[in-house]
Amino acid sequence: MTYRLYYWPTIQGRGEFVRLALEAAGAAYTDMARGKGEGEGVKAMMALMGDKALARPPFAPPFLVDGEVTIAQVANILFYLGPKLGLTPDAEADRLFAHQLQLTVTDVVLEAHDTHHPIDNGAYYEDQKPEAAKRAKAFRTDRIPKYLGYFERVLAANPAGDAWLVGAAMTYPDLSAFQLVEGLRYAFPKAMAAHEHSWPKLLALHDRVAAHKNIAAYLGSERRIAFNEDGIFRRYPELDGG
Ligand SMILES: N[C@@H](CCC(=O)N[C@@H](CS)C(=O)NCC(=O)O)C(=O)O
Repeated sequence: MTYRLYYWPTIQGRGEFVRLALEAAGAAYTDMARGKGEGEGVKAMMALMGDKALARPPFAPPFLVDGEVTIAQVANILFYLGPKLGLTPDAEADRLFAHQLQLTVTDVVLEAHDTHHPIDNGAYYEDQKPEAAKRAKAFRTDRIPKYLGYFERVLAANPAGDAWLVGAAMTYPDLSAFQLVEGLRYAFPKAMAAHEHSWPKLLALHDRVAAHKNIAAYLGSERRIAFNEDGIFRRYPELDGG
């Protein structure tokens, strides 16, 4: 069965957290909005979202279609996919903790997004620059250290060892933690360079994920879209302290 992932075709964005899980597992999937075939492309994605026949429509991309199942919200998609892809721990308490970590990633991602869109999602960054500057300063100085320090603490406290966030093997929140470090390094290179030394275990986790055979192949492929200023993690030097 080929999974059908629907997400904006020109950005990593939130879809990237799902792409990484599918890629790590070597799963068969089609990135539907990036294609030009039947049922592919952005128009088809929008038509599907608006389809009145869909009893449980997604509010926004990314969403995944697996046969009869249509499922949205990154953390929910990963909760669903994790066991199928071998990226979820076995014990219930561990599965819930993995989900908890993923929901925390959702929170950081929203805050990262809000540094360039603090007032109005539908307006340009250029129309909310003073507010963005304030928001980004707090994000750089307080929130990045608090969130990444939390992941560092979780790694240090893992009874199965500090290689992975949950248990003794890679699970989907590890892939998302990798992507957080990637994105934050892209958007806030100065702030990250100043603080990174505080999170050695998280950085080691990032490097471990980057070296994973399937992930390394993906990162070197054309399927990995480059970061850009349309995504969640945007490089605006003025938001990184000038
Ligand atoms: N909490 C959702 C957020 C989904 C979301 O905001 N998607 C963005 C793209 S990254 C979107 O297209 N939003 C349209 C909208 O909010 O109107 C998730 O984690 O999947």
